[in-house]
Amino acid sequence: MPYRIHHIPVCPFSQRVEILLALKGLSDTIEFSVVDITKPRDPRLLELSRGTTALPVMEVPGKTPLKESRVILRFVEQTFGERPVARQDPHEHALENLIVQREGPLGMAGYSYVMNQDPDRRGEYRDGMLAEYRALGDILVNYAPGDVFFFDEFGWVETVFTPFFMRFWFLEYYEGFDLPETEAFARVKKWRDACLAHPAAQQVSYDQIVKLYYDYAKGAGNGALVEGRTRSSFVFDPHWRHRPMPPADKYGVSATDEELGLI
Ligand SMILES: N[C@@H](CCC(=O)N[C@@H](CS)C(=O)NCC(=O)O)C(=O)O
Repeated sequence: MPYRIHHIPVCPFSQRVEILLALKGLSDTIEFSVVDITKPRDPRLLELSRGTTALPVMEVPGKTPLKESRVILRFVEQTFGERPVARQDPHEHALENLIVQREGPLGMAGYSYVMNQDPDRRGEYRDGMLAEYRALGDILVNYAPGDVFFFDEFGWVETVFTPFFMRFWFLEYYEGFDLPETEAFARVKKWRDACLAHPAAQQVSYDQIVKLYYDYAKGAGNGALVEGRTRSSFVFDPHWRHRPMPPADKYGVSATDEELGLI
């Protein structure tokens, strides 16, 4: 049995592992098996994850399967390749952890913002998002040895955060959110922009994120159906490339399956 990761292709947590493998030059080492989030989960997968539905899940030859992206990331880092991506010096790795431990709150702020359906609360969610970016910026200014990335090149920290920065294109499109062009956000913006542009992190595109996450913008996460629709924006067929860009006005408009190019 090979090493195999079961994943949802557009999932940010799986993209972390794909980025890590790209950085190590090992993109063919692990088999990726694609799961359709819009269909009931295969019972065999639930067995692998001991009953939880979140992916990725990694099969490890002869050993207990693993779940949770950061756990898998660490395992892949220690198991494969000559070139470590995380810092080997304990103090330098502690600095990496200082910023990595903010990934959960950042993800939460971004996903609750895009899923919000109450126009009166937009300011509150925007403030929450800015607070998270400000906290990242403060850590970068006070602790990062690098001028652009955390250290001198795209590494462990960037592997963890870049998939979220890419998902947050949905905030740009559906909420008109971007980082202010002010001194307070200059360091974190420089970092984020360099992460988005890095060649090892090009597994997804802007249009793909905007089209697939339409249902999140309408308050329905994880492949759930929006009221009045019969198909999720996460379906594989029709391919996202052949669908139009959805309406950006998430509060005023609810696009139909036809308008989204889903049937
Ligand atoms: N903490 C988990 C989160 C994984 C997660 O939320 N995955 C999403 C896809 S992006 C998922 O599988 N959703 C479907 C579900 O939970 O049933 C990790 O880091 O791996």
